[in-house]
Amino acid sequence: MEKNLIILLSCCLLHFASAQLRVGFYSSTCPRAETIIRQLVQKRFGTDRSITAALLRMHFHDCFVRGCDASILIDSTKSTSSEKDAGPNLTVRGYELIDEIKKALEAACPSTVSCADIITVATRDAVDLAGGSHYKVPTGRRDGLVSDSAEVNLPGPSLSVPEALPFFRAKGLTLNDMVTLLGAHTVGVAHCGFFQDRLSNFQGTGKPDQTMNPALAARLLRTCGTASRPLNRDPTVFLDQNTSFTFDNQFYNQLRSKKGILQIDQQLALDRSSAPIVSSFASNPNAFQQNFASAMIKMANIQVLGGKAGEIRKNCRVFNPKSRRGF
Ligand code: HEM
Ligand SMILES: *[C@@H]1O[C@H](CO)[C@@H](O)[C@H](O)[C@H]1NC(C)=O
Ligand SMILES: CC(=O)N[C@H]1CO[C@H](CO)[C@@H](O)[C@@H]1O
Repeated sequence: MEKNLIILLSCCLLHFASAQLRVGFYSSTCPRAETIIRQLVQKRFGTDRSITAALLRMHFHDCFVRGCDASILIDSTKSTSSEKDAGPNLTVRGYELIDEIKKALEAACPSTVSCADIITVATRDAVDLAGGSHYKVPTGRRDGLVSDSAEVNLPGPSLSVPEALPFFRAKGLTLNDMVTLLGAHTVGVAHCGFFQDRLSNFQGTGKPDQTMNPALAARLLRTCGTASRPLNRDPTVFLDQNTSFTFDNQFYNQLRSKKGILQIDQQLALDRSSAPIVSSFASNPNAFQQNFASAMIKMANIQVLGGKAGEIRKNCRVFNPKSRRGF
């Protein structure tokens, strides 16, 4: 009886939380919110097309740690270490664009638009600007009150498909969602340190990873150096070696030609479970764009705070003063 009640409650509370989100949440409280976000993303994109990749990665890291609650934006203090300071976040970029958008929104409608929604809407716009599809994204997320580097547990680049999948399943996402969302690697870069092991003496074989095109491996080795003798500064290479700044399905074509940079990316084309999805996206650009829009909406719904939970931060980098955080 009691157990049933708990199941009933948790079902409906969860449902309630996500039911708070709706397309056009700010249409009466801050009608220009989405326009203001779009204009600032567009301005930045005009001088820096890499902003699409920066926002996509920020959004993913935010949503996979404690849900899409802008916990990734919190700066560490002398006594606390926030999500930003966890190893995998090392190279997340774009924080200053979020600050700029927040400043403009606070001027237009103070304490109304959450930082979590800014990340979500800005990412949607940046994908569209880079050639992806435009989709309507529900808003109404609230900002979280906790950000702890110890909670960051993101999948690493050297995983197999069956090893990576549980990270997605734990967030309510499917294999299809995972293969689709990794399509975000159609834009952006990776530092050599994340794939250097593939370039020479892969897993002690004395050879490069045989699943990588040999000409590509040789070229990357010149850029990166070997794992035992890496080049000084950790250089970056494009994750999609063909159309590096365009949000298209070329990433999947690259995987089919053994030109994936990260091991997990290449594995998508090789594992029996994911290979058919890669093939279908490689041959059908519209299928990829449509699946990507739905998978992004799903990712943007992970463990969101609605109603009166959390807060609307005034500065995305710090919790509002005086809010109580359970200690
Ligand atoms: C198994 C899951 C994933 C793994 C292991 C993974 C791993 C990585 C790694 C190692 C990098 C390179 C970071 C650097 O050197 O700075 C990277 C970059 C990137 N990731 Fe992922 N990723 C995953 C899923 C995702 C998802 C779901 C998204 C978004 C929907 C995403 C978006 C990006 C983007 C856009 C970049 C380029 C960032 C830039 O250019 O600044 N990744 N990823
Ligand atoms: C690169 O992308 C273009 C544009 O989508 C495509 O037509 C071409 O076949 C691709 N080239 C390679 C080598 O994959
Ligand atoms: C941008 C940022 O805050 N990077 C941090 C990520 O984590 C590393 C390692 O813990 C820190 O040294 C960086 O400052």
